[in-house]
Amino acid sequence: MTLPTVLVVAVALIDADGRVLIAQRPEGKQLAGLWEFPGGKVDPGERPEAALIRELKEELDIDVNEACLAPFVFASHAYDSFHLLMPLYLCRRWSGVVQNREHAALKWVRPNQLSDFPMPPADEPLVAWLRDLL
Ligand code: 523
Repeated sequence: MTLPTVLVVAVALIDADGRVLIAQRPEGKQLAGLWEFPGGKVDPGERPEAALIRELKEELDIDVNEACLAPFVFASHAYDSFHLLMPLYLCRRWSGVVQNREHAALKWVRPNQLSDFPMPPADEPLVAWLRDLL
């Protein structure tokens, strides 16, 4: 069976103490309760970086300059009805204070604690990459 490919962008926001932000998916959404790297779908015709900047404003109320987004690694995972392709960007600088606008909860965690949180299957393999980097 051929599954449609859906492009989703995500970010590892890293604070001054080297902690990473993870966000718990809310009730009513697919994969509710799991802890993800924040992000969302790229709209048709939208540049991925612009989509991530838009999602970070909507979800976390922060402003990110495109120059501060470093593409890091791609996740690729077949969910039941689509194939998800998801670049994870690294971001260490933003303006504004992170607010929870759409998730069940937000948490800043040390890289070696990331594996304590159940994540969507697409995000899981990214944790080892990130731990090795940070
Ligand atoms: N994932 C995922 N990991 C991850 C994100 C941000 C998203 O596996 N870090 C999956 C979950 C959904 C799909 O990608 O199956 C779309 O993510 P979603 O729902 O956060 O994107 P939105 O908010 O753009 O989607 P709509 O609520 O449908 O508009």
